[in-house]
Amino acid sequence: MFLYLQIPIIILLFSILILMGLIFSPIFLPVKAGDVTTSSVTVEEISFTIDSNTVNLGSVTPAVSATGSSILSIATSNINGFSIKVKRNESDATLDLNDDSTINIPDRTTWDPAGSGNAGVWESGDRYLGFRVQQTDTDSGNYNSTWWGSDDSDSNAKFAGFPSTSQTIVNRTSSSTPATDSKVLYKLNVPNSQPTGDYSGGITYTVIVNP
Ligand SMILES: [Ca+2]
Repeated sequence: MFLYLQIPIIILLFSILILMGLIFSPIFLPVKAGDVTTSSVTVEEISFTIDSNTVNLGSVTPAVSATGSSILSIATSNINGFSIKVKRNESDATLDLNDDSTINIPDRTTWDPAGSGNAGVWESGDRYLGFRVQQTDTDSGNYNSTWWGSDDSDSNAKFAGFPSTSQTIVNRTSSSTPATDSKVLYKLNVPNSQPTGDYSGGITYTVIVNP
């Protein structure tokens, strides 16, 4: 089963709106006609809600960080849990100047969950759009401290950039009943050279039950 969440992000001149809409795709059952006589298929159910379809990072001043967040609530009786994946909707960058899509806000290094992941601490000079799963307000079973840091302090919290293909950011390995939360933090700090204007973009969350 796949549930898709579409999240357009809009930045108003140094302000960002993240617009989110929920799109549920049809559930497809792995059943084939034929000679099966005694086997059965169990279809695990999953539900996915998000706290808001819009995230507004407000007016942004160069070299001053702005943050926003989303809370993703997922329930499944699947004993192997679920995974949350995310990607940006455009290939070159998450956020474009509305009047000129070739003018981008820089993304942090593209998230790669392999091994320990490649997220990094936000240094004072970093000027990017980045994200992380925040430990606070995230169910302990949904948080990976190797990927996102031992805690939420500035010296330990790790950030990455939205990838252009869906990559896993949460991997829960047990059932989630009732629903458990995962909080995604968005962080933006633009360079002094960033052209003034309204910026927008989108990201997509995908949630699947683990096999
Ligand atoms: Ca662009």
